[in-house]
Amino acid sequence: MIQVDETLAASELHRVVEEVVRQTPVFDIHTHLYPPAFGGLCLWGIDELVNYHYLIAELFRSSSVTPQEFWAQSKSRQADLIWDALFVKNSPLSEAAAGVVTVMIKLGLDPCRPDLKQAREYFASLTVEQYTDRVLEIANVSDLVMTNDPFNPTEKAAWKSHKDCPERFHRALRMDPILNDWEVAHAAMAAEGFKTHLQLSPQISDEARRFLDHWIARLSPVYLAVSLPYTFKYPDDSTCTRLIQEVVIPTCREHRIPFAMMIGVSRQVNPALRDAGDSLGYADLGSVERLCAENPDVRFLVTVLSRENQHALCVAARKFSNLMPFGCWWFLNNPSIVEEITAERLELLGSTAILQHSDARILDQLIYKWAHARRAISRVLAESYSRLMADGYPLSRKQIERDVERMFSGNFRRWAGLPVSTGR
Ligand code: FIX
Ligand code: ZN
Repeated sequence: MIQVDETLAASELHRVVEEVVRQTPVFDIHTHLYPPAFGGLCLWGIDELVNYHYLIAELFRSSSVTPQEFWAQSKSRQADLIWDALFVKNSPLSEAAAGVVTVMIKLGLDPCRPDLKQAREYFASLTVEQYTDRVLEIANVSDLVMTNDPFNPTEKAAWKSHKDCPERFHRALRMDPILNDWEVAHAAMAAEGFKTHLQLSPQISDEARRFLDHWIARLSPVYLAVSLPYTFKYPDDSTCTRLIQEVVIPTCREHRIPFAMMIGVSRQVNPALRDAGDSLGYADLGSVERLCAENPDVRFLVTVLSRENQHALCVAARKFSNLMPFGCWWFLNNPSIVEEITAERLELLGSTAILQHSDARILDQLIYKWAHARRAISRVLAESYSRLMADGYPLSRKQIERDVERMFSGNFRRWAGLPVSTGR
C-alpha cells in the first residue's frame, strides 16, 4: 500500500515524471551502432551525423542537387550541401534536422553557424573512445543492441579478428538474406563451407541451422532479427515460411532466444536515394498472431512501420503474452506519432511494452533520439497518471520509477533472459 506521506501532489506530477524519465537509464534494444574497436563500422562525428540518410532524402526537397551529383561528392562536401540547404537556407524543422540541433547544443556547439568548421574542429579534438563514453552518459543509455549481419563482409572480418566488443554493446544476429533472399543467402553460406542449396530439404534446413548455431556461438546474440516487407504473409507456400518453420523457430527454441521481426518495409521505392530509398506499407498482423499462436513457448519481439499497424500490434499483444511490441520505428519516430503510439500502448498494455528504440546509425544520434523520445514519453505518461490521480488514486514517485524502469529496460531484460536490475 502507498504510505500517505509518499503520495504525490497533482501539482508536482509533471515535474516528477519528467525527472524520473530523464534519470532512468535505457536499454536501447535496436541500433546500427558498433563499439570503437570496429573501426569504420563505428560511425560518429558531424560529417556522419549530417549525412544521415533521413537528411539526404530531405536535401533533395530543398536543393537542385541531383542524387547522381550528390553521390559523386566526398562525405564532407555532401555534409556541406546538406548543412547549407537544411540548416542555413531553411529552418531545421524536420525531426532529423532538429535532432542534429539537439546534439550540437548539448555538446556546446553553435547550430546557427554558416558552415561546419567549428563542429569539425570540436570532433577533431576527440578520440572515439572518449566520445563513446560521453554520448552514452549524456543519452543515459546503459546498454544497446547492435545489428550484426553475418552476410556483411566487413562485419564478418571484424568478428573473425575478434574485435573488442564491450558487454554493453549486445549483439543481435540479423538474418534478412536468409528469409528475404534465399538465393543469395544459400550461396553465401555455401561459400563458407555449409552444404546449403537453393532447393530446400530437411538436410538443407539443418545446414542453415548449423550456420545460425555457428554465429550464435560467435556473437551470443540477445535475439535473432529480420526486417520483413509489408507483403510478409505467414504461413504461405514461400521459402520464407518454410525457413521460419524449419530453421528460425527451432533455433530460437533450442537457444531460448527471442525472434525479432520488423515488418512493413517497402524496399527501394527510389533506388537513386540508396539507404534513403525505402518506404513503407500496411502489413498483415494476422501473420504475427498465427506465429505467436503456433509457438507459445517462443518469445517474439515485433515492431511495425505503418502507424495503423501499431494499434493492431497492441491488440495482438493483448491476445498473446509471448508477443512484445517494441519501438516507434523509422518513419514513426517523430514526436507526434511517438506520443500517439505511447498513449495507445499505455491504454491497451499498461507498462508491459518496450516503448522505444533509437535505431541510431551514428553514435551521436543517441543524444537526440533519446532526448526527444523522453520528452514525448514524459508528456503522455504524465497524462496517464494525472487521469488516475484525478480519480483519487494515491500515486507515489516509487511507482513511477518502477513503471519507467520496467518500460525502459526491465521488459527487455526479462524477454532476453538477462539479469534484471534489483531496482532502487
Ligand atoms: O531494417 C532496419 O534495421 C531499419 O531500421 C533500417 O534499414 C533503416 O534504414 C533505418 O535505419 C531506420 O531508422
Ligand atoms: Zn534499424
